[in-house]
Amino acid sequence: MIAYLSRRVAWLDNQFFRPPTFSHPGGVVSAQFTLTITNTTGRAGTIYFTLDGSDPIDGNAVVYTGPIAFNASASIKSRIGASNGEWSALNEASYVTGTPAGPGDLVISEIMYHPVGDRGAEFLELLNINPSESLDLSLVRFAAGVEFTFPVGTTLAPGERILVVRDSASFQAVHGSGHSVAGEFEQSSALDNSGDRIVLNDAGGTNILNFSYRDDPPWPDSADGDGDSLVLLDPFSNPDHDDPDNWRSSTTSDGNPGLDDGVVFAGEPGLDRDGDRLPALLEHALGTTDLAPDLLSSVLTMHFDPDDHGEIRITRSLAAQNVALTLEWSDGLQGWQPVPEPSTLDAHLPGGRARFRTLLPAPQPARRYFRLRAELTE
Ligand SMILES: [Ca+2]
Ligand SMILES: [Ca+2]
Ligand SMILES: [Ca+2]
Ligand SMILES: [Ca+2]
Repeated sequence: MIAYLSRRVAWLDNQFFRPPTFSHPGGVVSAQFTLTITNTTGRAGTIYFTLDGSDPIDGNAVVYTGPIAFNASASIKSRIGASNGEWSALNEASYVTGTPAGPGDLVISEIMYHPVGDRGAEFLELLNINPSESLDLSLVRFAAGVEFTFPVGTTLAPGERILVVRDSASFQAVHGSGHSVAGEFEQSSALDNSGDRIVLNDAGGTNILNFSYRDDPPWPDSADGDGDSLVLLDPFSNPDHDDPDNWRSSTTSDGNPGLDDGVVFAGEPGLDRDGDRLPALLEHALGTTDLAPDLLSSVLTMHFDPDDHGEIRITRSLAAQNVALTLEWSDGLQGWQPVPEPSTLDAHLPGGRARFRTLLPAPQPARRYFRLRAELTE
């Protein structure tokens, strides 16, 4: 019986026309890398290969004559063709020749996990925060949250954004065409509406990002089906994606795939076009508009008790660029100084705004003045 089995294995091995051998199994390689293909099958034949994704059997193959140099990331498929017309099994591999993305190179700059209306309009936006290097995203892979592997040859320039969407048709119905989309979520995967862990790995399987978002406070809950997306704050500082303080709601409904929706102030800082006594730059910082009157009480509330602590709540825009907002106090309308107590995030609000809370320790003086100072930066 054993003799029969070993004869049978030998026979199978003989019948199986093994594939050609590659000098490297695939993955990230240097720019100087060359691939050598050898025939170690013991059967005579010619080595063929393709770089266009097709099977060498299908007619587009090139005859291998010596080591192959890659000037860009590529996938190679190779077979040995015997003179009697038989083909060996297929060998295939992908080689990533560009600058691989590592931790600190890429952020998820926007998450639309629960779009209003068509649930297929989900998307993830990635941003290259490397200051100088164009990143080779070939074989970079979402391994949790959604399934997706970036196609070989995908590159991302410094400061450039790229999208992965749940369903292209749904996405385009909301956002139109012309976006830089790497592809669709694979295996029917989707971003969970109650929160998800998202893992992004490099071509070798090492974590680039590994974090969770949630749909409830302290996360921006207007992203949970009310039209907003989650937008990462200060993305070029590579903030901790696990911390809800580092996210905000998008300034516009349906999010802003492929773009930065930060608001830059332009105009005359001291102008008050709507006559609500809030100057234009302060309105910019608060997230109100200088085109319609606002009540200060809609963005600022104060609670005071001489024997107890004081509490100040200010609503402001997290999307406002080029402005610094400071809460200052004075006990005699002179000698203004910033309130030393820290302000903490109280609640995220729609439209890229959030409410902050400052607690002032007891006892309070009988009279104290406060002011909000908006300063143009850059
Ligand atoms: Ca979803
Ligand atoms: Ca965006
Ligand atoms: Ca105004
Ligand atoms: Ca106003």
